[in-house]
Amino acid sequence: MSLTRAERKQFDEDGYVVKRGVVPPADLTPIKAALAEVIDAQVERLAGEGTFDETFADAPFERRLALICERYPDSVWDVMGPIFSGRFTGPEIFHSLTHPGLLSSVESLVGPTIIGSSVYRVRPKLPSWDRGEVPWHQDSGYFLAHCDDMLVLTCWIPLIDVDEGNGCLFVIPGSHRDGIIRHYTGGHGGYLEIADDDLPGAKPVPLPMREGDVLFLTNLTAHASFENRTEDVRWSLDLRYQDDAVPNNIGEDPSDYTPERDPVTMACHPPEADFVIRDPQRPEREVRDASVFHEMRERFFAGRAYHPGRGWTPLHERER
Ligand SMILES: O=C(O)CCC(=O)C(=O)O
Repeated sequence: MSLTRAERKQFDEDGYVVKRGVVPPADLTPIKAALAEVIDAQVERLAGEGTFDETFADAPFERRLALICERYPDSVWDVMGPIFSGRFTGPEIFHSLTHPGLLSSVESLVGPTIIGSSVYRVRPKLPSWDRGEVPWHQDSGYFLAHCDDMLVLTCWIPLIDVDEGNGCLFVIPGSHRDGIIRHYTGGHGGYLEIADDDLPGAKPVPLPMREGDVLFLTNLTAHASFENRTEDVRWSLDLRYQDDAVPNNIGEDPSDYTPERDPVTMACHPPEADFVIRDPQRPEREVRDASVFHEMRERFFAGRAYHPGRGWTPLHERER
């Protein structure tokens, strides 16, 4: 599953490449089952408390969350809390992050030492849901500025087939070439957003993909996703990797991340735990056990490491 020379060339020139069939759909079954279980547990709890009188227990994975959230819109965060924003730390996400075929591709771009970046996400994009639409941004908009010139590789993996109808990703080819673009806080859905006027001129490209294909993106490639106009949830994973020279928080204590600390000494994204996946020179650093991964992630969440942010202006204060 290494990238071919042509795939690497496209990644370098355009800032992205889609590789087909990197993760066989059967290898994604465990994470889908685990996510279904988390949702089931939340729904059962809310039904037990009397909040829900309908649980849609027979609906398939792709549909159930959409039915629940349509019926109980005030409980969306109650149901999804344990899986949103890197909060899902179960063995299945660890096995996805360390999938051998995926890592072969990652190695082609990152090199033999592979650090799992703290920022991985499970994304259930609900039908016609404001927060599911992610406006134009570069991932570096979320990272500290001293990481702008380094590669933090995003691997975006759909858990169901995606197209423009259910909210596939769009990218702007070549947008990674001119560094960081101005972002605003408080954009669509509460995300960071690049204003339309600031976007590079190249035409955005939609990327329809099959389950288990992988989109590789640089942290400076502008990308977005729009409304899911179907009845099913567009589930996806975005996983990130970097080499050991890119700042990380491995071996650090979250309590050492304070407002007094100089941001240039911090990990690219301080508040969540980075971890060593492969280190041929020091294999004893590698995290091989899902329970160790889980413990590291939870320790960082509990420690509430400080993130100084980048000082982006709020969108409503934008000068036109
Ligand atoms: O999954 C989406 O719709 C957006 C993903 C994204 O913006 C990202 O992976 O950085």
